[in-house]
Amino acid sequence: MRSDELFERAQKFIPGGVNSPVRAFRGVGGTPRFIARASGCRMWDVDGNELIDYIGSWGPMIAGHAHPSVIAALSDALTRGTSYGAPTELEVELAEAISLAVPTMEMLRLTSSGTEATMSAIRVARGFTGRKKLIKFEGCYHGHADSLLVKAGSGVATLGLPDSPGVTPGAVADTLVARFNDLESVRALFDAAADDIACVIVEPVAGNMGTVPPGPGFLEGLREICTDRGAVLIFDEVMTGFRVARGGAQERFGVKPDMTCLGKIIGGGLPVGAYGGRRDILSRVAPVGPIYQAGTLSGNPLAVTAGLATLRLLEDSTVYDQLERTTSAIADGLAGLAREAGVATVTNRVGSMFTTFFHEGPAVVDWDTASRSDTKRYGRFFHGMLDRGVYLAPSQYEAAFVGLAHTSDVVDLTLSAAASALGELG
Ligand code: HOZ
Repeated sequence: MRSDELFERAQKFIPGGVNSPVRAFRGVGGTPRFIARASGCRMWDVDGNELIDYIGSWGPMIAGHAHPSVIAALSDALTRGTSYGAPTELEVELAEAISLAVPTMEMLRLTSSGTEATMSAIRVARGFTGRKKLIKFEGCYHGHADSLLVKAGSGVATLGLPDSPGVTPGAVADTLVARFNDLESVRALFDAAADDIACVIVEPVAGNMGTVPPGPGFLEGLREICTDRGAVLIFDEVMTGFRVARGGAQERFGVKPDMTCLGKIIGGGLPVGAYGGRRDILSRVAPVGPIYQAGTLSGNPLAVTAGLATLRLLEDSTVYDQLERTTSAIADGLAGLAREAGVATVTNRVGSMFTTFFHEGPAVVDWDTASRSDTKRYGRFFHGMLDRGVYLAPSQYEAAFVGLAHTSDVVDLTLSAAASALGELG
């Protein structure tokens, strides 16, 4: 297999042979597939296999790979140069489009990744409040900035590295960790830290410990606590923005954060991020205010072009209903097939994100419950699906992403692959 050869070559020069740890298949075993090309909801690996893709580049490809409108816009933009390091009209258009869809982002700044967006948002929240500490939730992942790597989800959870070497005690001294869906744990931290908590950062739908929805009242409770205690509430909507609704989880659940971080879909598959929020907070960012944040490729014309083209495809009012229907057909179908096969699972879904946890139940509501999943069984299921041409996330602790190119035929193919793969688990 060419993937085997490439993986061997890659490991000589790239740690683990990959440029982001989860891709190395350590969570499921085996050799990662090297991808040659992609179109719609399908990818082809260098070994010649066709794969139905439920990773979608970890979220951005909601419109499908190589969508003709995105490719046309990019081809056109390419001829005008790839980066200027100076402002463009496109950036203004994207900022306006984002603010229109996510009205709590009265002002925003574009970055080149979600990690940059969250670390910048934290800095701004600290600068704005004059306070030091932040609260994050166990199992939530906000990129790999030092202060946010504590008890994180995604690859940190997959590889079992709750505290990464290289992150100094000083860098995390002001990071406090609460339990997702547990308001009491948040109140207790506020009580203990007096008036020194600058912000609470949360994935409003957790997607990095697998998909975990907010329980009734959780987001509302965070809103209330932050308002009472004068802390900035930051929604990390890098995954959920323009995915679980056009206006993200804040639209879907009707809770308004003070700041929001975006990424993924707003770059249409090119590197991008954004942070924004209340005008009084964002007005403290340089050059208007003293809080510094910058980036050579921020607002890159190609990334912004792909993002704008993708957001246009999501303007049609039917798209979110379609995503909802397709994803519930897959998630409910998988849950039913697992029951029939006598395999214990818990399936969580919000919009077009879902995770089937290989789990005795009754529910997965936080990291404590998610971490009781049978990851070995997930690995066997993952390979059973991959062998049948369905590419799920190579870790139990990631979400599956469904897009507009997943048609009902594709859903049928997926479920028939799942029926045999689950049957093999016994
Ligand atoms: N942290 C990403 C998923 N939550 C994985 C990114 C990647 O491996 O590309």
